[in-house]
This record gives sequence, structure tokens and C-alpha cells, in this order.
Amino acid sequence: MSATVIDGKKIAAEIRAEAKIEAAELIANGTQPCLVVVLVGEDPASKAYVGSKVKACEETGIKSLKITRPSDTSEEALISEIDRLNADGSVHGILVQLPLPKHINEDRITERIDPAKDVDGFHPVNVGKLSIGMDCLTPCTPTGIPEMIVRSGIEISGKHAVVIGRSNIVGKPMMSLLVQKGEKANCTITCCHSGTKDLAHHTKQADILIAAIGVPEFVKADMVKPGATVIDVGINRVDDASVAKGYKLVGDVDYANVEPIAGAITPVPGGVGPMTVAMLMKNTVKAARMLS
Ligand code: L34
Repeated sequence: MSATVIDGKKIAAEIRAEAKIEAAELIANGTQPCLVVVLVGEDPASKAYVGSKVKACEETGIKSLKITRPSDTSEEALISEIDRLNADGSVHGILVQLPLPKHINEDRITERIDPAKDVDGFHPVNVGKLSIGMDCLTPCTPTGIPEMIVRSGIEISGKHAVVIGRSNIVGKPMMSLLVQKGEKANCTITCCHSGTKDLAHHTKQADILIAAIGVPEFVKADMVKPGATVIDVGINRVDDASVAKGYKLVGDVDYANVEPIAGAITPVPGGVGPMTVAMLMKNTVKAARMLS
């Protein structure tokens, strides 16, 4: 048996095409959706992700502006930049790429962004709304996950989803999304983390296993129930002298050994990553619609 490979790139393209139609409707009504992405410092991975976000905007009919600042930018300077963008009526989405340099308090930055323009869904107001099931902007990476599962013809409702990882960006919002009522949710949920005892006991109960740990190839075949849907959120750069770039991308799942027993699995690259960018397009259009 061999798993269905969930094609994140293809599904992301479908979603971007939907966002493009929605953006065109807004443009016809006099509002061009506009996203501002702020990048502080020189992290090569962040630069690459921001680059794909800007490119996706171009293809979707969303105006985008990239603001780059040096790594020694002060917290105060970044805050005044955000205040300026909050006040600018032509801006509908503000995204500050994480991680930020150590001297900048990420919570303070996240809290400063107008919740109505918070296309990352990280602001405490949006986190709170999500947790009580109110309509709001929700974090792109976890929001894309049920989307890619359902669009692959796999039912989610009633399944047991086990999430490994409790970050504010993926693990926690993933739990909030999956526990809600609805076609793309309605799961029984378990969250595992570094304090979990007998991790494999829990992960083997998963109909849907979501790995968001940040450790290359952490999830081994003996941690997975045969036939499970395995979603790999990890995107780790591992040194590889045999390729020109000098590194290769590896997920949090030991793909070669898990793929033969899984029912469905997402690859890295080409899985969750492109979905994150596609959901950002959806969120930007949504923010523009709410603000216009
Ligand atoms: N504020 N910070 C903020 N919002 C986010 O949603 C993110 N994230 C994470 C890091 N910091 C953030 C992203 O944008 C991770 N992330 C992200 C975005 C895109 C991709 C991966 C992670 C992506 O496009 N991945 C491609 C390969 C990219 C490559 O070659 O390096 C893939 O196929 O997985």
C-alpha cells in the first residue's frame, strides 16, 4: 500500500484562482485589495517566504508593498511603521514576517496591528474570536490544512486529529479550528508537545496526524496508524553539499518510511507551505472586503 500524496501546490493554485475572482469583484467595486509585508533583517528563509507572498499577490490582483528594514531596527521604529499602516486607508492587510530579531518583542508587535488588518490572525482579538467560533481572520498555515484535506476528498468531521506542537502560529490555532462545528472541522482533538508522556501512544490514535514540531524527520513510521492522513507542517533546511543551494528542505515527518503506511500524506516542499501563501491571499481579500 502506498499513500495518496496530497498536492499542496495544485490545491494552493486552485485557492489562489478563487481569491483572484474575489479580488476582481472588489476591484470592480472600486477597492483594490492591498497587502503590506514587513521584513526585518536578513534571514534567508524569511526572505524566500516574503518573496513568494509578494509574487502570489501579483498573480492574484492584490496590490502588495514590501517594507524591508535592517536587523538593528528598534522596536519603537517598527511600532511607528505599524501605526502608519494602521492609519492608511488604502492598506487592508499588514503582515510582519516572523521570527523578528531577538531585541524586538513579538507580542508587542502582534498586538499593535489593527485586528481588522491582521491577515496573520495572530492578534489576541482574532485568537479570542477564533476560540469562541466568531467569524475572524485566522492564521494562514493551520487554516490551509483542513482545506487541503477536504479538497483531497478526505472527510474530517468526526475524525480524531492529533497535533504535535503547541505554537501560537500553528499548534494552538490548529486545535481551535479543528474542534469547531463544521464540515472542515468537528474533530476530536489531542495536542501533544514536549511535555507529553508516551508520545507514540497518542500519535498512533490519530486518524489525522499533524506534525508541527520543527525537528527534521521527527515522526517515524512506528508513531503512525496505518491508513492515517499525515500532514507535515515542518520546513527545515538541512545542509546538503550535493546540491547547488547547499541545503535541502526536510519536513517533520520521516517521509520515506511513513509514506508507505499512511493513507494520505503531504510532501515537503509542495505541501503545507504553498497553502500558507494561498490562504494569505484569501485573508487579504477578506480583510479588504470587511474594510471597504
Ligand atoms: N508573520 N510569519 C508570519 N506569518 C506567516 O504565515 C509565517 N510563516 C511561517 C514563518 N513565519 C511567518 C510563513 O509564511 C512559515 N511560512 C512559510 C511560507 C511559505 C512557505 C513556507 C513557510 C513555502 O512557500 N514553502 C515552499 C518552499 C519554499 C522554499 O523553497 O524555501 C514549500 O513548498 O513548502
